[in-house]
Amino acid sequence: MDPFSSRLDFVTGEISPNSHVVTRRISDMEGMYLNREATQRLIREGNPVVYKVYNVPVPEEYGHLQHCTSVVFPGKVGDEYFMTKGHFHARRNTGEIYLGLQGEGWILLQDEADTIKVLPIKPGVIVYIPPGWAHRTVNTGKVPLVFFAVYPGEAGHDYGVIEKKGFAQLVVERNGVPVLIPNPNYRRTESYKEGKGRTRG
Ligand code: M6P
Ligand code: ZN
Repeated sequence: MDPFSSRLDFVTGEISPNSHVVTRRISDMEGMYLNREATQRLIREGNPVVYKVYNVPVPEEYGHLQHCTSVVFPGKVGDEYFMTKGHFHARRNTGEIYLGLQGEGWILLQDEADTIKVLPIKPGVIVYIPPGWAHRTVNTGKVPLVFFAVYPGEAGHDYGVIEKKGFAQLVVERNGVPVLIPNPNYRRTESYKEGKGRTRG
C-alpha cells in the first residue's frame, strides 16, 4: 500500500480524515462495573458515551502498525470511574505503546497469572505494555482522557477473558481521590483455566 498521513487533534483526540470511530456507551459495558443498579440507572437516564476510539484503518497483518486515539470521558458508575472494556491481544506475543495527550488516568495491567500493575497516564507519559498483559484505561480526572496508541497489525483484540473474569482490582473514588480496591466479583485463574479446558472440548 502507499504511505499516507493523518491529522490528530491533541485536545479532542479526533483523527481525520478517514478514521473509523468506535463509540462505546454504558449499555455496551453491562456487567463490567460493580454497581449494577447504578449501571441500569445511567442507561435509563440517557446511556452516556463512556469512550470513543478513532482508528486509522490499516491491514490487520504482521508488519503493519495499528494506530488510534482513545478518548475516555469523565464520569462514574456509582463510585467507579469510567473506563475502557480492556482486552488481551488475541496474539499474546504482541505489545503496545500508549502516549498520553490530555487529561489523566490510570492504566490497569493484568497478566494471565493474575498479577496486576497500575501505571498513571497524563500528557507526555509513554506507557509500555509488554506482550501478555491485558490493559484497561480508567479516567480518574474531570476532563476527557486522550491518548494515542500503536500496536502490531496482527495483534487482534481478545475481550472474552476480561468479560468473563474482569480485572482483579477496581478504580473507585474515595474522599475525592482514586483508589484501588479488590474486585469482589473477580474470578481467579483456576476458573479461567477450567473454562479454557471446556472450550477445547
Ligand atoms: C486503546 C488501544 C485500542 C483499544 C482502545 C479501547 O486505544 O488499546 O486497541 O481498542 O484503547 O480499549 P478496548 O478495545 O479495550 O475497549
Ligand atoms: Zn491492546
